[in-house]
Amino acid sequence: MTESGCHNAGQTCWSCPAVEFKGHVDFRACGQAAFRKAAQGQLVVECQRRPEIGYFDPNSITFESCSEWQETPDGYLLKDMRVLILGMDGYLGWPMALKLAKQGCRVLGIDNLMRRELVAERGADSITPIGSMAERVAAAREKLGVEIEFREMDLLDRPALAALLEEFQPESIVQFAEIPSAPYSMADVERAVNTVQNNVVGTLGLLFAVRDHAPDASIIKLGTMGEYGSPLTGRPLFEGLFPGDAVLQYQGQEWSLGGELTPRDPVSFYHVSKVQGTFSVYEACKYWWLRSYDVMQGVIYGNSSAELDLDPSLNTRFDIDEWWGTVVNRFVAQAVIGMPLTIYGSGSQKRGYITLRDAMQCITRLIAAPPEPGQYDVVNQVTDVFSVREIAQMVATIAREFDLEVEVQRIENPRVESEEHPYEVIHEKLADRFGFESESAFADEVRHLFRVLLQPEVKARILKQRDTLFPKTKWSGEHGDLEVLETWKPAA
Ligand code: USQ
Repeated sequence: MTESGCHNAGQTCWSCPAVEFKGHVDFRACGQAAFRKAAQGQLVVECQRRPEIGYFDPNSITFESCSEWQETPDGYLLKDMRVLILGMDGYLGWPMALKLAKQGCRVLGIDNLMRRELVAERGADSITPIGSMAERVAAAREKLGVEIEFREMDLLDRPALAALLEEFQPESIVQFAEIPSAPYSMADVERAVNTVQNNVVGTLGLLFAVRDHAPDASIIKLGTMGEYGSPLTGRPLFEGLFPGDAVLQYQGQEWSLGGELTPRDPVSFYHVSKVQGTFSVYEACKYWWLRSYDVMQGVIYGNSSAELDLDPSLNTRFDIDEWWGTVVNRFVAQAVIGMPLTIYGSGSQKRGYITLRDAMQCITRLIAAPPEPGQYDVVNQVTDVFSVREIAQMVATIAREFDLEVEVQRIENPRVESEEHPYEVIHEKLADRFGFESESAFADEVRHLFRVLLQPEVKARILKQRDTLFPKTKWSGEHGDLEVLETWKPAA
């Protein structure tokens, strides 16, 4: 048992991005970090931050005992840890930058600002005003006293990326630079191609650049729970790899699935792009001894964090239109302007959900506990599982506290998705291994959202983009209005 109780106190130089391995073992031969156990004794490391120690056994120093790792509320963090955030202008990228900078990390972010353009293309805009990146960086300096560096850059610009990695030498890389919308990816071929190009090619180029210029950096890759789909058999959604004893029967024979990637069944071309990302990262860890956590992210909602709440000049973007808004955020916005909440299909479809604040805590904890070289691991990042109907009911109930009478509407489902299905999500690792404890519950977060969205200037911005709220994008490729099937007022 460690003294501090931090989740990463007992981790050693095996996981530290600041050490260089010296030895003659060809890690690539095995493709599994577990192999390192066999390699113990043959290897020594050198610390790039403390070269005066000379060569030493990587097991001999823990994060808790190392002067370079300092205790924070989310575990030990490498002092001034150099963190590169890809996609810093986004819904997640900006709060991530603020939180990490506040914890003492040296944060550098890039973004091509594409999200702003794509939302504008839809005739929408963030309903909470956000400044330019220069203004946001200045606000972070003024309100939080932190220096965040931003460079406008496209992840697909590979020479620029290589130069950046060479220069900055990140110790952790957070890959958020992806187009995150399922409906956008299903709208037409150009948008599907844009999604695949941006997400798949962007991640692939990143992996090569990391191999060549920053191979010790840990990569936090944002995947999605939608990679798994919603298996009708009820097969649990394991966290990435099947447990060693998973066995399937086929024609009288047993087949062990131990160590294989959990099967994927994505639910849109956006989700397909995430599956490809998962395989690319997994392979890169195997071929090149890179290290990564692949985060199977549930639907995120909310707009609150310790840093964001300090001042509106620190706002993250908040979208509510059909393409860029997620369901809880959309329902609160609809309730605020008296528009019926749009349940797609039966509303029985279930997903895993998590607040923005909790998602940021989880990722910080992963950054603090880097994988070992060659280690690819998966976490399922959700706190609750709800059906869409349950969400509509809960939002309508909370709306009454704000004197809002809400109607709910069932409309023809624009998506091709199962509506009646089991949904057994295993989400244990973040709590068990990374010390994650949820800081925000659904009702509190939704109340906070109502308070923000009911502000007259925010409400006016929602009303201005009211036309973007009702869905139009059909997965089938057909055009035409979606039928309203049923409208009712939820009982108290
Ligand atoms: N839905 C409604 N009414 C609406 C909007 C959505 O019933 O007005 C339903 C959808 O049919 C779906 C569920 O709510 O079954 C969730 O939809 P969503 O738009 O909130 O989320 P989704 O398209 O699944 O994608 C979002 C993020 C994506 C992330 C994903 C996690 O946009 O970046 O990867 O959540 S997950 O869903 O677990 O794959």
